[in-house]
Amino acid sequence: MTEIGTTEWVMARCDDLTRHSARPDALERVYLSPEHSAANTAVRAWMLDAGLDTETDAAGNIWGRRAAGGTPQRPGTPGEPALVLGSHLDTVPDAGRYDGMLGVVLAIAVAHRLRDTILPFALEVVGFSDEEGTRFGKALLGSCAASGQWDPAWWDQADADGVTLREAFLRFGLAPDRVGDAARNPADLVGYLEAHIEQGPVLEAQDLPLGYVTTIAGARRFVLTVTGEARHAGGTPFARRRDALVAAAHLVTRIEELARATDCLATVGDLRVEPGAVNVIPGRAELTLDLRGRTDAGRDALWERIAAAGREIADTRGVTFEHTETHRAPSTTCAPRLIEAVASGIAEATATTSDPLGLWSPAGHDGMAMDAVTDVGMLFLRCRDGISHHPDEHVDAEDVGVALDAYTAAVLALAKEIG
Ligand code: HGY
Ligand code: MN
Ligand code: MN
Repeated sequence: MTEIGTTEWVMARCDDLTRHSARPDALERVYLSPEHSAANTAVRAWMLDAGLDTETDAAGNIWGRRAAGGTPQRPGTPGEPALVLGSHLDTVPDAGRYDGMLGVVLAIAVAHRLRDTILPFALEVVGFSDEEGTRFGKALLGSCAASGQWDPAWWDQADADGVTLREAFLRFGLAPDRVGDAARNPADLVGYLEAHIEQGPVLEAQDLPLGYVTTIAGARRFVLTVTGEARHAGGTPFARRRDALVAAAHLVTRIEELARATDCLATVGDLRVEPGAVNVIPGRAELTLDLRGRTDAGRDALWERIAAAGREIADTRGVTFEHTETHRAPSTTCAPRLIEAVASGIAEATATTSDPLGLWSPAGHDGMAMDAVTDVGMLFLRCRDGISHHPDEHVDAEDVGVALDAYTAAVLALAKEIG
């Protein structure tokens, strides 16, 4: 194995994690799956190699910790407040290998690089267990547990096989009634610092390897249901039809029209039709909606217009329109002191005189949940063509090397500021 803490080591560990997938032909690792458990086991070993002691918390997040003086310390041990570095280990279907995983592995590499450095705070690394929300719909479950924001209403959310979140907890060996034990005390935290690929085109367009995040988009997710009448495709004249799929298709194009008129982003990622037969007029269409905006107010105003359009289309086409919100996370402003630390880390690592670039993150991150208990900062890495949530996701090893230096320098800058 390559030397721990090097760029080669980071790239190789991201490759290793692709082995823990639900599918042999693509990367898919969802919350509380056997693959989640296998990834936690691999990450735990790397944390131990980096001089951390480890613990899995009551929500399945994997944590590593060392004391301010550098001694490995079991997470949860009373001690100095901790700076937390990390990201998430779960993925979307057919994912790339860097969204989340790169941030966890970089954090472990930084911890190794600082293992003999005395800091004014403990250092922790976390691999959050569910940032994407792929399995149950609600996203940020791991970081919501860590930030004391778990909502009991989530227990009954079910996956595609009808397994509820509660049942999945039990099968994974977790106790639903102990999930509150994962909540961190704000007094025990100095801040949360995440490195992540940009998942957008800005850094590449400006030919920059790194940037710092100013704000993270606020997100809301819905399941929209259009119900008409399943009827014979031959025996039902158009005048008699209440076609759920045609109504849903009108709604999908209307959603894009409404969103394009704003600075928000709206995406219908999944559309399911029932009964789904070639010679039956669809009686039911269910679509997912992902909404993001620079501000919560702008995002919410767009949602109101989309809901009104849904009702209007339903009236016109004689179908019904219903919606259920499955996820909501507030737009998040990164803390000035962490922005300052990340920016100074970038300046030092890239040896540039020009100011590092600050950018908005339309992609969501665990910092949106962790912001409830501590300051949040993010370091962005350039990714090829801005591609993410796709197997073509790519980072240059050279950029990872610069990110390692910048991330380490950011931690030391914060230590100096606090020290
Ligand atoms: O959807 C997102 O923005 C993130 O990748 N979970
Ligand atoms: Mn993602
Ligand atoms: Mn991510």
